[in-house]
Amino acid sequence: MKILTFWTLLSLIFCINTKAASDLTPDYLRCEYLENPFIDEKKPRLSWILKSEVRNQYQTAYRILVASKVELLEPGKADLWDSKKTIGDITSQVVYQGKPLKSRQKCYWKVQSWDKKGQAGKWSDWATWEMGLLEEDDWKSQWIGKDFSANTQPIPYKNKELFLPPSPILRKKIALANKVAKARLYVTSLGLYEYKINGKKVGVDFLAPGWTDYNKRLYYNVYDVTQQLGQGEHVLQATLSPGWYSGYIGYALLIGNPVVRAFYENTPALKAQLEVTFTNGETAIFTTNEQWKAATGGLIESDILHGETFDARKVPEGWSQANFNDEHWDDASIINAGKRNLQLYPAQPVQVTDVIEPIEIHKRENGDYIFDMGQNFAGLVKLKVKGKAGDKVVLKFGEMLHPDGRLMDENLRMARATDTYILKGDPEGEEWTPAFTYHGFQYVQVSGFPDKPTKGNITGLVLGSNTPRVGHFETDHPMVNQLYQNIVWTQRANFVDIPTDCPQRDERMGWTGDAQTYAGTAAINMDVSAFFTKWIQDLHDAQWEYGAYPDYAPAPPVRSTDTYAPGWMEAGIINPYEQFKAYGDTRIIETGWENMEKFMAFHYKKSKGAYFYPEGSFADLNPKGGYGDWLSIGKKTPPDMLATMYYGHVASLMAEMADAIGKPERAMHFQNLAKKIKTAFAAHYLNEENLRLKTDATAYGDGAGYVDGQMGFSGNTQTAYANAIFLDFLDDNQKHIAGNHLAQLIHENDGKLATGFLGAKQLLPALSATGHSDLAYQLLLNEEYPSWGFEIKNGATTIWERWDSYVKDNPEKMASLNNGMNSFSHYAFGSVFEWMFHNMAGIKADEVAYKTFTIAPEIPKEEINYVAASHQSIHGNISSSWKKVGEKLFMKVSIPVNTQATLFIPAKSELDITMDKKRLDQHENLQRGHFFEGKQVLKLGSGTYQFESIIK
Ligand code: RAM
Repeated sequence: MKILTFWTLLSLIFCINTKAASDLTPDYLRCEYLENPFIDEKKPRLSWILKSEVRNQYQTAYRILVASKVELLEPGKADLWDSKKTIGDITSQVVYQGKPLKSRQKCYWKVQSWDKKGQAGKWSDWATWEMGLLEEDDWKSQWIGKDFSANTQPIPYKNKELFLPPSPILRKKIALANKVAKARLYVTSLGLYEYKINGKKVGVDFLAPGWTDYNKRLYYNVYDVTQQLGQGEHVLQATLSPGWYSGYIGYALLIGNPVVRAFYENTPALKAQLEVTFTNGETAIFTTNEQWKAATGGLIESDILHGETFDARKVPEGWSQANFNDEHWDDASIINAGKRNLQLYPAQPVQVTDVIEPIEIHKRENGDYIFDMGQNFAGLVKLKVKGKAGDKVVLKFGEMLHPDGRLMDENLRMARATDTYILKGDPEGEEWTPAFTYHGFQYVQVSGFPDKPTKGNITGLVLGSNTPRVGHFETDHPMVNQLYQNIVWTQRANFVDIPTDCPQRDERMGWTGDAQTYAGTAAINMDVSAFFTKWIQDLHDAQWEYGAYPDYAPAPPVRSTDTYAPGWMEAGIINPYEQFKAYGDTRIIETGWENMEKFMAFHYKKSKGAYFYPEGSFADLNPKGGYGDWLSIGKKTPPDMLATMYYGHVASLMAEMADAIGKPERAMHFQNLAKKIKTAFAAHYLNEENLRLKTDATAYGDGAGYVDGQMGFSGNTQTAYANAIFLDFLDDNQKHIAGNHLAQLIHENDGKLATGFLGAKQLLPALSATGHSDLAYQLLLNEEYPSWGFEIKNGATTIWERWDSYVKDNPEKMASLNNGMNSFSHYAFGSVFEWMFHNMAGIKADEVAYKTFTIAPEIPKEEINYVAASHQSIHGNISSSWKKVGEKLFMKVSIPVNTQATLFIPAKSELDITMDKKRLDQHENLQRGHFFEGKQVLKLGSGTYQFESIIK
């Protein structure tokens, strides 16, 4: 009896021990930054986030199991990989090191972590990834399509012509002899596709397979279509649209470029294979081949920029049904599309991420109706309408109304942005959503609606790359809150497969300057890890032979003079660096390393080995000097001075990245290079006596050929100082003085900013860094032109391209604006959010991926008494909030498991601070730093903490 009790006890203890002794649990398992994805990366990287209620918790070891079947996902059984207990605190960028992965292989995985005391936590739930087609001969399908453009007549449009051929529809009946256990569709197209099975769209993606340099790589998508297929007959269907491959791109038509459309090839084509595994183990594959049939259907015009025309009367009745007779259809053509480098789409696809209902309808005198969606966004509308066959409803999209209520379309330039639906006359009513276009808009002008429309007739569908939202920011200041909303909306409107400059006009290209300046903000708001992995490849693919990165990527030749420009071309270094910083991604550095080295060699050659660019160095570009501080106000900062700073800046980033991928010699080289550039910069552009930045403005003559050259050039500008401070071109003492010069310039400018694309992001941080936080806040809160607040006062729901894009109730001013270049949804100036997050909320990464970070909010004296921000980092959720009530400051922070934060708590004295209601000295084991300049430094591990202090 006694013995038994002893054994029971022992087994109980044993049992507890083998069960989780720690509450540390891995969660949010991802592979290549995606949840349960299809991938084609043979050495995928895994990540997880750790959960624990224990403070100061961290991981000391982990074990990953990967198995080919979920039943095998146990220690001792996992057949693909057992990492065994591996000592270390990493939870992301963990490279799979198991058996080689094969095409179509599905992998199940889970992970367990050991905590700071060495105790094991629970196994995570399992997750999966599945391999795509890894070998060239996995592809059994052919390229098919049909060119129906022969009878297409050009359409006159704004003194030019549009050529919009009808879309082919493709069809093939199949029969499945057995029950289906598993079915996958591998599909891609040159141009855009929509694939359907029995009339039902496969997946929920739009604009697939996205935009790349199609001659270098083309992405395919994989869909699990098991649920869409049973035993019996089915119809496989597809519609093709020109898209970026053979449709219109950018302003080529506007500027009279010799090529205006079909930059890659003229005829869209589809390549797809449906692979089915039956429950009896047999398999079948249904490829695109010469047995497919082709016809035209309802889609008689379709283009990304110009919109769609759909004639519902032309849809072949019953073509989605198996018994439809397609004998009279043409045979699909086999398209010779050459050899394509096919890869699996590496990011979140473009999808509908939100639905918006109109807020108002205005009737126009001519009988049109204008729907106000209440928000400027990118996407489509779903139309609901009932009427006679042949009734034609025309939807025209715009971002703004003229003061007299007319839809403003001048700023769309040559983008027709019009969708037309011709009814078939269904007495039950009809519904239509375009498939292959999108618009940037807040207003929809509806003409030809059969009767009086109601709000229910139009629903807004927000489209964009479905990057997860990871940021949150709010204050007690309505304008600042609106500003943050505008920033997020503008990001959503422009992260559409690539980071575009704008979603509305005939442009929508991946401008590199915009993308490099905004990358930091983008990564705080959304998880852009996969999104930028894709675009950075586009960027490398678009690199010029001679090493410069282009003005935009992908880079079809829409204007021969669009080559490269200082501050734009550096995206090739800055964007990979921002990925490294946000996610600790070193693979992106390794993959692009040669390209980046080539770019640095270009800089070296272009600067003639002089380590700086004297005035006029880029006079060979068109516009001369490149774009400079694009859309700044007043005297221009010399583009060559900016070019020098960007050269030095990317040299520093290269040094850091070289270190990160184990290239110490290159790190040393780039460090030295950066130093030399800084020295040469100071020798040429800095007046060593008064520490004013200077230039020889005479070198620019009358400025002709330069962007806004007639304004004259000066080294003594806000943008010059903001960059010199922000990019670390000055030592501490010099920075301090430069900060005063900057503050003085702002005072002289009536307390207003004057910066453009290369200065707006740097301005507020440069002020904060040099003791002018009050001025930074003043610029943020300013509501007079030019400022962020001015846009909001004038009704903005997104960020504008220019500081004065629209002036409410001021028709004269509006008439004087350059409507040809006026986007109301341009994210570049939204880069001010970096300062809001880093300085107002005070969250700044110290090490990459926020492994360690600082929380040091800058509390303004007035106007704002509350700020709360959070960011779901790759390590977990970071948050910082503060509230001022009278003399008291309340702060709350959360620090993810496995990370550490350094906090700076503002207080009159260290004795005035409590943490979780206890004075600091009453806490055991608290890592207290010094109390300095009104701030107490604390080092904290994971957990949520509350502070109170007296600050006045
Ligand atoms: C404009 C684009 C973009 C900018 C370039 C220089 O046309 O909208 O934002 O980077 O020009």
